[in-house]
Amino acid sequence: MVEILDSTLREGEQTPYVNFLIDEKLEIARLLDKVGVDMIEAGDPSVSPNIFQAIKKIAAMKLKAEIVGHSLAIKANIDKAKECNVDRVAVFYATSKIHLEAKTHKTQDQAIDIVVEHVRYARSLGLKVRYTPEDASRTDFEYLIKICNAAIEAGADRISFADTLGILQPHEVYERIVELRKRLMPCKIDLHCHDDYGLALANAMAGIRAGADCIHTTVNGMGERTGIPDLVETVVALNNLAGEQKYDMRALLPISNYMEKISGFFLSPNKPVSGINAFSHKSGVHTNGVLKDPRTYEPFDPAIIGRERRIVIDKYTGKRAVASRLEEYGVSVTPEELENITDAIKKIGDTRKFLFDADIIEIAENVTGRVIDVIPKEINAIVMIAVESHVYTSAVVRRLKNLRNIYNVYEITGDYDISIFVKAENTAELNNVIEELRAIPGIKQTDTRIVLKKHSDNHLEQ
Ligand code: HCA
Ligand code: CU
Repeated sequence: MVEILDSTLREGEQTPYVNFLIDEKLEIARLLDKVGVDMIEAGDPSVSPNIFQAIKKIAAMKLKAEIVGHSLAIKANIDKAKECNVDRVAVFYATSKIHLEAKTHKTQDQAIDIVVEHVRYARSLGLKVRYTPEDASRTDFEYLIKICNAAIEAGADRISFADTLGILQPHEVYERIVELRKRLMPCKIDLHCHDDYGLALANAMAGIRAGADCIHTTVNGMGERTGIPDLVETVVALNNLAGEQKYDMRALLPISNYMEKISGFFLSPNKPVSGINAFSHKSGVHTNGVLKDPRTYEPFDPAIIGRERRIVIDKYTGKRAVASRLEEYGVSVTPEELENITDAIKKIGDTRKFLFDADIIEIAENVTGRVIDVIPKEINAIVMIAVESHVYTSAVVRRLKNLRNIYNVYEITGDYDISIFVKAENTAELNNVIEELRAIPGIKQTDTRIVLKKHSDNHLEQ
């Protein structure tokens, strides 16, 4: 059975410019437990007093997941993990030549002694122990086997194979895990794969296939530099591709959304599974296929994670998609009208950045000569934002630009500092957007105006 260790609270908090408050950490732990992750790496208690407090509180929550504290091979640090009442301590000590020479100034033999001493020490405190050879992927392989077996003999029951710089390819991870499985004494093997070449999840999946036990993830793929595999993608890939069905797929988006809100670390639209575009279809060929049978262009049903497909209407759109959108409005048109509406959409779509439902209805009205009395499904709003005086407007703008639902961001003069254009499917979604805005540090006040009708914008948004 495959396991997941989520390290959002440790590796994830190592994301540049990300910092969680204690209460936020408790909420993250609670949401992770809902997903059903096997282990929660709650942090390194020696890094700061708040991290210490948070780990202690999380350990007291009595979650289903095992709670892991991260630690350097230093006795006082391991003591701190013990004080937090974690179930397990993960002791890391680098093993590659580069790290031994540049960082620790130890010989290979000295490093083995240090690891053995600290694993034994942690065991003597009654803690379960994982040993992580940091930079394992660049470590001389024979030496890696030797130091890991020494750690296992000293009491570690888990080894984390850390591709600290994300330099491996899937076939290499596969080969090394096969070899480690053969030559390591009995232990569980974790895969800690960094994403520097965008291969982290592929590497982790290859490692699992080769016999490793556990994948390290973070929510939204956060972490040092380019992070590690995203929890959401990992759970869905394990569920759909590798037959591991023990996690709650419906609990994934709530934690991903919560993370965006508290971290200011936003998903790109094309992010697999959780990105806004993951189930949107655009070209005529694709939308036609999907409307006939979603399996034509959807690798899986978005409903399994609580999402819906979207058909994008613009110049790429074909008749079928237009007809389906008009049907949603309760509007029926003749085949000839449909043809003309689609043509008009293509023409206008050529000159516009986006088309709104109100535009499509207007086109349909013009073509058919009938008044179409429907309330557009989509709500557009202009939100004015005032920024706290001590905060750089540009810092807030940077965050806003990545937020889903937000399309145009202007820095402006006057009582407000920023104006944005928001598209939402309904008032509930618009409310969520406003709530998200208010949660952004530095935003003092917002003022929202719903757009009633959008007029031609031939000299704007070119
Ligand atoms: C780091 C350490 C680590 C440890 C991984 C692990 C890595 O560089 O901060 O303990 O499994 O990537 O090697 O995150
Ligand atoms: Cu790491």
